[in-house]
Amino acid sequence: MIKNAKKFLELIRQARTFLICSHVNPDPDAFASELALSIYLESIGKKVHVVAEDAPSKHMGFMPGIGKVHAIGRRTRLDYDVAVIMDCGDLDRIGKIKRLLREGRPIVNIDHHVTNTKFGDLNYVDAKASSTSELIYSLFKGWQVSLPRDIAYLIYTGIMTDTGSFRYTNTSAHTHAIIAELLKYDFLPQDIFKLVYENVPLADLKYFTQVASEFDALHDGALICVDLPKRIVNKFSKEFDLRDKIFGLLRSIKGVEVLMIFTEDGKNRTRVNFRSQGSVDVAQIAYYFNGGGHSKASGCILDCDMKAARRRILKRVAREVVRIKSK
Ligand SMILES: [Mn+2]
Repeated sequence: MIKNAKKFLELIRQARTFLICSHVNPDPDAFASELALSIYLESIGKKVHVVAEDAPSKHMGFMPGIGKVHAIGRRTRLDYDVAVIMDCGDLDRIGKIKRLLREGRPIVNIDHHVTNTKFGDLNYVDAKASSTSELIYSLFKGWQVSLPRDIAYLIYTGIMTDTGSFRYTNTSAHTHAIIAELLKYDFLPQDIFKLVYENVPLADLKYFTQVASEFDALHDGALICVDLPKRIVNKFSKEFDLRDKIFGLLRSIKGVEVLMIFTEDGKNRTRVNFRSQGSVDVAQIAYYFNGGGHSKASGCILDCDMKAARRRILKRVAREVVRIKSK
């Protein structure tokens, strides 16, 4: 068993109440990790507060235990012994939840981002893991906990979504070995896939097909840029993961190296999301702009409008793309 896994178990034994949280705009891996751990903690008699900035969207309603996640209000204050922060590369990723953290209470950091800053008192970080859900599985395995069906279902969901349905390079033999174990439980992968991906409201899909055709292809299509002003984003329902859908479609362009989406996030604030097909390390690019992520999927926020953000980012990214294309 990994050293920190043992230490974490010690911490669990001594503590009574837990604060569990993840990043803003949580994805299925974030929810799955939070819920899997909280179901286990409750089963051994611990008290758990799973908190988020906002209530989970309806789209996540199928995840067992999702009702445990509570949106915090302006005056929320919670007492707890141990905070567990999952799927976050750095502490700022938890957003407003940061306010709930209390001096002198240990933080456990469970994550799989290469850029993780090891902000925890206890860090359980492995950039080779496909997902935080995979790490949770390894923890349970190490602790020799037998998993109930709902935890298996959650971990399957987290791994499936973070690996792009087992397509991305973070999918390893180890990942598949875990999946083989999980499939012994009473659920069907096709049902989960349908709930996550084939559940799009008609209006969203119609508008998406228009938006997706508006992109800029630079360097013969090696570099793809998409602008998402607020007026466009606001037309989609909250459940629709617009950026994910755009990336999913445009990454199939022949010869594409880097995809970038610029999202208007306030008057002088632009969120930039990167995807790389492998040759360019976009974690480094995001990191340069105080962001973070993985080598093939990362993001950052710039304090300027979309136009200026694009100019600044392109300067760095284009250099990389030219370098690769000249090889
Ligand atoms: Mn993740």
